[in-house]
Amino acid sequence: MKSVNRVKKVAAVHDLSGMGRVSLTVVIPILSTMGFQVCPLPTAVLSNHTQYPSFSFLDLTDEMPRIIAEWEKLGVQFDAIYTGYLGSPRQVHIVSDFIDSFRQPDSLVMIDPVLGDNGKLYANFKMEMVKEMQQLIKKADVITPNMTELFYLLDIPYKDYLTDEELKTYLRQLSDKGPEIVIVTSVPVVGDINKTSVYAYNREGDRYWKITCSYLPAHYPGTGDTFTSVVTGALLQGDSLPVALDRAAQFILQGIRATFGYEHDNREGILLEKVLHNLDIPIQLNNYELI
Ligand code: PXL
Repeated sequence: MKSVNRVKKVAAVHDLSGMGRVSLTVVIPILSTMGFQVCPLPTAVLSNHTQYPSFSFLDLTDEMPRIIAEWEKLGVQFDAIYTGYLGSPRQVHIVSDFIDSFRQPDSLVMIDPVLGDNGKLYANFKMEMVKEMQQLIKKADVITPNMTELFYLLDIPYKDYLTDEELKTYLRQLSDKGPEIVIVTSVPVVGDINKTSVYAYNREGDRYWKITCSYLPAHYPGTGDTFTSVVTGALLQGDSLPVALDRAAQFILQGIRATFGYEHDNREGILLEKVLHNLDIPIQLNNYELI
């Protein structure tokens, strides 16, 4: 019989941070809850994420080729390759070769180009990482930059607000580099500080989508990882792009609402454990618009 994965396998190329609910500690529970087997290819091990004032950092760049070589011996096949926070610019080449060797005609290559937030690069990222990420996204089927990453990927100066037309142009420019689907998260809504939007472009069908949802005035690290993990799971389950975006936006909002009422150290991220079970419930309301 043809070799198929009875449960779809996702290779997850992210760091493991002990504290702060980012990367693998978010990706694994979300995709497991959505019915997928997560196979981690860890990029680094940290005590906590890099938005805390200090952190320990074990770079796994040298270990990654050894892990990949063993996976090659096992003949493992992945239904999706999902990359996020990379530990060094050199890793980008390793990940790029990994995608070339393991991608299959119908696999999903999801690249979250983790670089920064709020207009700035994350601690210990330099322009070299930006340059490498600009190359890596060419290999993706789907990318999910936030607003900060959008500007870095396009090499243009950061602006707080963009018109729909500007955003559509930028989405299209990123898609022209390779990815069929480009999703930009955390886009502020002009004139309404209580709302935030996600914009997306799908080259197949040449359509642009927008989802706007309420915004609570708090920053939680890891919400980008949460968002992209839910979109990945939803697309693998067969959802359309706008439904996948809606599910991810609603899940984030549920997570933030579950957290916001507590006196809570925001650096620990959203209280994911309180809302994970919602991933089993079909969405009740669609919010998406075609623009
Ligand atoms: O969520 C992005 C992320 C992932 N991994 C590490 C981080 C961050 C953001 O700060 O520091 C280690």
